[in-house]
Amino acid sequence: MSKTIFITGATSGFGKTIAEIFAKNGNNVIITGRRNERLELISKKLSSKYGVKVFPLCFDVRIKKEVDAAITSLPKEWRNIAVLVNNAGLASGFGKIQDGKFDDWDKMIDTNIKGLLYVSKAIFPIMINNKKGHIINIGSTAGKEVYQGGNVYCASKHAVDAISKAMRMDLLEYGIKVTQICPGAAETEFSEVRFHGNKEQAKQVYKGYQPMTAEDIASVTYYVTTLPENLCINDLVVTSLAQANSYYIDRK
Ligand code: NDP
Ligand code: 8X3
Repeated sequence: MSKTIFITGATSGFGKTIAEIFAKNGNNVIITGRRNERLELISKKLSSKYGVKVFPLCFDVRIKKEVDAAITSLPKEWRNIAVLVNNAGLASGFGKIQDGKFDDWDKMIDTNIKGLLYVSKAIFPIMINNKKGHIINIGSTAGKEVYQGGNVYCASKHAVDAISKAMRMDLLEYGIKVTQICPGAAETEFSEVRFHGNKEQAKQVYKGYQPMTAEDIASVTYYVTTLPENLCINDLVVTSLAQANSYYIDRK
């Protein structure tokens, strides 16, 4: 049966492929991000390719007013959100904490923690009212173990880990499932954003091994929504075969 799926950060990487896999399986998708041109293109592609409805919503998850305005602007037929994928996020900068830049810290904390909370808070009432729903938070291996140079990014993803646990407890009485998916390294625009647009530095992250792809994470994300009503995958750490944890990657 067709459901309405709300995906943040759907203009690139995981979010874009997550939107595609849900559309491919006959679901209507609300795709969000700050880059409106991309949203329009993706929207056209998914609706024509898969014959589903797509609603593009352009907003910055860091700005509470924008989040609220965007979500309250949803037409009635789009408000019955069954699955929320909190995926929008980023790393900004890499290096020792004493050399960190406030601007990078603010971006990560405001997007990965506060943005996730703003979007979730706007959608909770819908799921609570329905006594049903599934929230999928994209965490990271960086939310399980801190690695050198990762400091504030790791802290922001540890916060996602804690928020996911808290949501699961607090929303339990309403029958809302909460799944955290914690990917390891996957080649998307993530490293280019982390290194402030330096493509060469970004490429080095994936050198000497086969990282995951965005499609890998999309298929896992879709899978967790296909289980029987009574089952919930609470927490999932997913890496490529070459990666053991946050710090150890077998580079040939
Ligand atoms: P990408 O850079 O490819 O995609 C990030 C997405 O987040 C984009 O669609 C971007 O859209 C959106 N986004 C970023 N900031 C904002 C904002 N302020 N408001 C709204 N949307 C925003 O990276 P990934 O797909 O790799 O990352 C997706 C998630 O996965 C992130 O939470 C990341 O931390 C996490 N992750 C990534 C891993 C990896 O190795 N790639 C591993 C583990 C976790 P736009 O710029 O249009 O706003
Ligand atoms: C993204 C993966 O290893 O850069 O969360 O932290 S990593």
